[in-house]
Amino acid sequence: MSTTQTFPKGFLWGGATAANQFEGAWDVDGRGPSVDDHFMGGSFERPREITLAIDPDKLYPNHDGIDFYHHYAEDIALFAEMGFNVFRLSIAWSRIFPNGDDAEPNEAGLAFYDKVFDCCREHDIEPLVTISHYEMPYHLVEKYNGWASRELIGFFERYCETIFDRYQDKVTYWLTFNEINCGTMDMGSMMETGLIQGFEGPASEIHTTAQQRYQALHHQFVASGRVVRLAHERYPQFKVGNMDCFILSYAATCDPKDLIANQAEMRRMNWFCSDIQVRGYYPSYAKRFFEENDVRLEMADGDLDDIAAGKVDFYTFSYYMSGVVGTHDVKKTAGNMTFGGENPYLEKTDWGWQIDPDGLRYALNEIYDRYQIPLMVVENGMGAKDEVTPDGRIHDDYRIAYLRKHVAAMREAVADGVDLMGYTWWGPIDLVSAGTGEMRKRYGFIYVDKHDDGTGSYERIRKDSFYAYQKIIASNGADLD
Ligand code: BGP
Repeated sequence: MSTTQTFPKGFLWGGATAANQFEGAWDVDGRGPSVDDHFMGGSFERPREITLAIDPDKLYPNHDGIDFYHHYAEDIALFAEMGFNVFRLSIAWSRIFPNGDDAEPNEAGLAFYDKVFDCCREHDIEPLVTISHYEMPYHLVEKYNGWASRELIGFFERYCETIFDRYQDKVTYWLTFNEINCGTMDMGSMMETGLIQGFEGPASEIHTTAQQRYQALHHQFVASGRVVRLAHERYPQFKVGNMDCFILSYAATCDPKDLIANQAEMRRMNWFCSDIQVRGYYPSYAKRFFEENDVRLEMADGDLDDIAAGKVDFYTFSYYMSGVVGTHDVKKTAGNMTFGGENPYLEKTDWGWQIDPDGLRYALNEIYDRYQIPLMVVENGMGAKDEVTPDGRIHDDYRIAYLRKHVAAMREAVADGVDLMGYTWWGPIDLVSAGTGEMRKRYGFIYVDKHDDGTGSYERIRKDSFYAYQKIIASNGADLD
């Protein structure tokens, strides 16, 4: 039986973005190059290539993004028109500290976000700020090999002190690291951890050891713990969350061995990082995992205290798909930074991501049972090829169907008793794909005339889904027809 219950009063409805995927203006007003500026465009079949130096004859899609830098007022007005009361965005670290290890911040970069946050406030939109979303100043990669170095902790703290102090009256909700748990994966770990020093070539060819990945993550946990503590001590009004890429997986069969295998995968992928950031300590299962994977963490005195003191206030996650894990033959399908097992009961997007709204209800219940703190879905969406029809419109029924099913699933979870604060759709406006660097993998309710070959007028057009989401928000999630 489905519920008739709606969402709590004050529920946060909005959309989520990341600086490197939409701001553009990569070398404007003193901004330094960031990791993503070295990634060329790719596709489903062709991995993105990384170049050591920026080659002016090559196309780097993140350099221009969708030029939010110069369109922010228009874009935020469109979000307000849809009814947003929250907007998730990230700060580009290299706008504030162009090299990452600079002694002083870049005033022009700070001033840009003042304007953006003021504009949000004028529209009664609450900013939700990701401090590090898959990017860091490239200089930190060249000189320190990203989060492999302990020194990054200090640079990150200085960055946070600067933005906390500057925006304390404008921003209340903060997330430390986007999808921190992608750092556990060989593939997909490089954007988060920056472990690409000296690498040139297809991103799929970068490989790291478990030792390197978990050491880099340890530094991020300490850094996150320290800045959460700082926020709590100095700015009691702040709420700081974690952010995980939740990839729900099911055991392929009822063979108990499949359940054990899936439990291990759920721990590695979904629980390990949040157990640390929510509970404040390494989980007991980590010991055996580290032994079996030759991981010996180097820790300094005080690291575990920093982690313990930095427990987050709310749990946030992205949810796009689910997968299957088993010990027998499991067919593989594509996914977010990863490949998972295929589920015969689910449909897929054109990029092979399995669509599973019921899994969102299940995941919300599992997470809430485990942590008992407020939750927020800060990314959910569907990448699809959109067509502008002769009437100048975009009839994206597939996206509307995806949206409604996931909102209905959240409603069920709320009726199940989950404390859910809000929902931010990934890519409310078309932007550059993180995984493939494509523009044609579109997520937006707002179409942007920008294409993979770098051409386009940057014109914004409301898609049919724009009006569908507007209705959902206006009815606080009740109107799903
Ligand atoms: C998440 C990232 C986002 C976003 C999204 C969609 O992993 O946090 O940055 O890009 O996935 O993925 P993609 O852009 O590869 O389609």
